[in-house]
Amino acid sequence: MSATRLILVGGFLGAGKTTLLTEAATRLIRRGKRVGLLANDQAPDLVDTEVFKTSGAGVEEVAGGCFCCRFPDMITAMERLLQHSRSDVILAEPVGSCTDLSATVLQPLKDRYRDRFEVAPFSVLIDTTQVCALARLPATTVPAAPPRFPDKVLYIYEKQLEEADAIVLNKVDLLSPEEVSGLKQALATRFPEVPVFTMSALTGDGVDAWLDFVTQSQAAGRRIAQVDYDTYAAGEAALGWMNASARLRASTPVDWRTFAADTLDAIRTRLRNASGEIAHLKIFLTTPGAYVAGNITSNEGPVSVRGEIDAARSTVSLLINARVHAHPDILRAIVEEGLRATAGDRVEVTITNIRSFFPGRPEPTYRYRNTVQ
Ligand SMILES: Nc1nc2c(ncn2[C@@H]2O[C@H](COP(=O)(O)OP(=O)(O)O)[C@@H](O)[C@H]2O)c(=O)[nH]1
Ligand SMILES: [Mg+2]
Repeated sequence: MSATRLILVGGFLGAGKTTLLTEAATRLIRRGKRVGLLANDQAPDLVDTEVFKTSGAGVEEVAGGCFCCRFPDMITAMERLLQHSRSDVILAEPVGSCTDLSATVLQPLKDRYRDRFEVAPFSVLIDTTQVCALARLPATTVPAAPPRFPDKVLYIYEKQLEEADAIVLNKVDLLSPEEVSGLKQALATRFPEVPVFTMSALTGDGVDAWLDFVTQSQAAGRRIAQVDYDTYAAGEAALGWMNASARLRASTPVDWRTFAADTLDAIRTRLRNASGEIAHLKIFLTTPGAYVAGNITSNEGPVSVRGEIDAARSTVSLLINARVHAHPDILRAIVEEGLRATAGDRVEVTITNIRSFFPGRPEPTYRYRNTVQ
């Protein structure tokens, strides 16, 4: 039996990982591959898992902690993909505030599971519109924005770049070609040995070139970053985390796209007033056969919504995931308030599960000091 290729795509919250992997799964299925998708989070009720399911690929999740701290769970989930979907490619998305994945996931996979999984180059995706504010790059053609998060959070962002086998500049549709080439040049100067790809996961531009690389190249886990776990843990714990699920029942027809956008906006307005900076805020509404998904990746950026649910559908399931520089208790209260304010009298909201917390200190199952050949 030949080994299944594992394509792991890291990168900060909101960089476009779920969008890329969903698109990549669709393209690989078209190329005749059997594809599995693996989502990951600190807690259940994952929007990403539901988005992955829209691709038609097999989907699993590790929802009790990051891949590095739940390595055996990651292996079990991948084995399930092999059994149920007979996947010959697995696309996996680690938590966006995670780093040191080369030492804690790629090296142990190469060392211990070589027979079953063939690891692809580790790609780290970055949002071109955020990179100057987050990566402290030298002045480029893109206007530098002030940092949006404390230094300990930016530390994670830097470590993610340092351990990449390939850096992928995503969302290039939002910049001019000159800005993109300026950024590409700045990254190539800073990381001279690392291939830099440019793409728009949303429009599909550049996705096939990257897919050809990660489905063929053997150069995986070539770099291990020097990570100080005290700073890393402090950076992770600076972001409040909230996952909620609810049932919605409407008494009149509802434009569910507008409902999703208005809910995100109501939460954002309240977060702004409480000085909470959004890393990623996501919503997913579903009824059998239809969905609406919405995202906000900063306090200032656009609300993006896609999908459609017929206004006549009165019973809808809802998930909200929020990763915000704010205290989890405040975050939870704001999310509930924003949702109920949007629902008003016309939509009855029954929250079935809600958790908010600061992520705990990362305690990886394995941590390799040297790269495995
Ligand atoms: N304009 C643009 N938006 C994108 C692109 N890729 C992802 N996005 C948007 O960025 C937001 C976050 O994407 P998501 O895939 O959930 O990010 P993740 O947190 O890294 O998984 C969503 O609103 C996406 O639609 C892209 O190439 N261009
Ligand atoms: Mg995601």
